Amino acid sequence: MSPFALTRTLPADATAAALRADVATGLTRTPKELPPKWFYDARGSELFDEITRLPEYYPTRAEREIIVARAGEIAAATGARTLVELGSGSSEKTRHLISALAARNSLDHYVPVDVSESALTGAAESLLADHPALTVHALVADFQYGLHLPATPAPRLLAFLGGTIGNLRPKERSAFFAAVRAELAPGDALLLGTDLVKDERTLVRAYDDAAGVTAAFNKNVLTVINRELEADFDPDAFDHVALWDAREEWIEMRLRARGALVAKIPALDLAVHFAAGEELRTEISAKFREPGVRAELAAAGLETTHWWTDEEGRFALSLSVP
Ligand code: AVJ
Repeated sequence: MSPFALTRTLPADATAAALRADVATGLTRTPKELPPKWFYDARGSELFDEITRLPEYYPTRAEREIIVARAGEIAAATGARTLVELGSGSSEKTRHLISALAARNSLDHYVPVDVSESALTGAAESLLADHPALTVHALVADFQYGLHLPATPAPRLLAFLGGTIGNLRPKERSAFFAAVRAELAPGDALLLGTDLVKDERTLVRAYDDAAGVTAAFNKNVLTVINRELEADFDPDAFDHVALWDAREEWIEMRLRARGALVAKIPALDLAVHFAAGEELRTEISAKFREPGVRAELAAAGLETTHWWTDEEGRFALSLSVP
């Protein structure tokens, strides 16, 4: 096999069809809602990178702290020959993990999985420069439609970092963990990043930063719809809203119409009406507690063997086995 292969399980027209379907259903129901994956066009991915460097957005730094501190332990516990990374993006934090696994001479395959092809090829190029012996098999895929992983050498370590699991609702999470469990054989493991419940002020500030980067990121979904579906949303006609739902223990991002408005979406032959103050939910980002994470994983047949947090206890990384 060549050191780099890229497989698309997600044809470009499937993405377009999924966006049309999500917009058609999400903007005609009450309350209005869109899935967060549509934030991430080139501009959205850039804005997210900017978010990870904001003083208020602690999850990326907290998780990096844990990975740097524990990479050697993770490598020793798993001895992984294959690292599969779901939602790999730019693979920035994974590099520490890859270096630790490579230092033990165990790792020979890296399988980054992401919806963004440009993120995958860019990350693979720089990784291969540092680890020429590594076989990289990048997968352009949306893992919410199942994980069609290539056959690679065991043991396999499946990493799902960044707290992205929090974008899924409890039912979607249990389906996701079941799909992960089905991919794991004895000796394999799951490395999961989860943001933790903490004081409301810290949480809300992380999703409503002073510089307005998260607001721009949130409104970018309207720009994506304008471009892909020839719609005429005015992003400035909406306010960015971030709120903590204490009962569900998740952050919600919404776009609130400043006044009554109508947006036309010709590609769907649709006119979407917003009342003044009406909100469109664009993301949930669930926060977790240790017993809850362990229970959800156990329900899928995964036993959590390690639970690590950063010094301040803001974020957790856990290792689980079938
Ligand atoms: C990439 C899903 C982990 O939920 O914190 C950041 C996305 N949204 N700021 C998160 C996000 C607003 C992020 N995840």
